[in-house]
Amino acid sequence: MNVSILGIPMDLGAGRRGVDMGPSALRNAHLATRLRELGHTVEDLGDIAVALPETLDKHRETGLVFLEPIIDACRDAVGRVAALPDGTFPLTLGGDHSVSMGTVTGNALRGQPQGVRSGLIWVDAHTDYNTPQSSPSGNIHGMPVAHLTGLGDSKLTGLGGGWHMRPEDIVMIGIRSVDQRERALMQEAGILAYTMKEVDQLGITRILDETLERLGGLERLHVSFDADALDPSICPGVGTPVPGGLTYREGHLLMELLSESGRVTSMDIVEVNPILDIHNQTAEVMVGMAASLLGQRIL
Ligand code: NNH
Ligand code: MN
Ligand code: MN
Ligand code: MN
Repeated sequence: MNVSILGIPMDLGAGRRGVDMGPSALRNAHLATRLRELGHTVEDLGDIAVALPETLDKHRETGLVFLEPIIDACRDAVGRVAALPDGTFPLTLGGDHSVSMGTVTGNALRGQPQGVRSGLIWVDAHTDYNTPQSSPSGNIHGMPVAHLTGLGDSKLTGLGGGWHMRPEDIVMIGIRSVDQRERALMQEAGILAYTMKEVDQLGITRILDETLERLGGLERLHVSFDADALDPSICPGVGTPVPGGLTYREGHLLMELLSESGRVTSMDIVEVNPILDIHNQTAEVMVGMAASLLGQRIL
């Protein structure tokens, strides 16, 4: 497979600094080498240019922290990803999770300016379904999924022209932190979310069977993997750690089963924060997750 790596070194959507260094940390954990060892042709396209928070006003009065520069970066991401040739697997590196408004949209628009109906597997401790009105923090990294479905600020929902995700084409896995008003929005939208309770009860295998069935006829599937989905004992380098996360093996099994399905067409790795990490452990774990999704096997 041809894999195209693109970094989006943005931390404007997060409450703490540092995830802008995520792409560097992932490269430093030998991402490209690991994927080449699996037989892939890997091209690193470098990073999108993103404004530094120190040079900007926060624009808190809109209720959305750093809205304008985040729109700029996401719009660039849409353009860069949408322009990638068919037959390439885009592997996009955050950055905070607001980058996924750009990457998910860009992947849906690839080769088709109106956008293709696409599935989204959101692996995260959080549902990221806040709107500017429901958000307790104003941080846009807690809002990407709502905006992808057309809910929220009109400039962010407009990133794909008229294209939006359908709530029934989204499955979330690893959830264990949802804000109060966000919960009501999730229920209204009817998004299928496997919380950690369901992970404990059903196990990853059954969840994956159900997920792939639910997303049945869709020819494009995007995996958006927030490092905080994994337990903080494995991935300490994240800005919003929540105890009780996916184990190392649950994360790998999820990726291995998705790989075997042959259905995933693009992936993000987001929210890796090297400032909060221990010897780049979180980046190394996440590189392992990408390797499993892209075909690495134990035997
Ligand atoms: N729900 C919180 C908010 O909206 C936290 C979101 N943080 C994340 N999401 N890391 O994945 O501010
Ligand atoms: Mn190393
Ligand atoms: Mn997230
Ligand atoms: Mn999260």
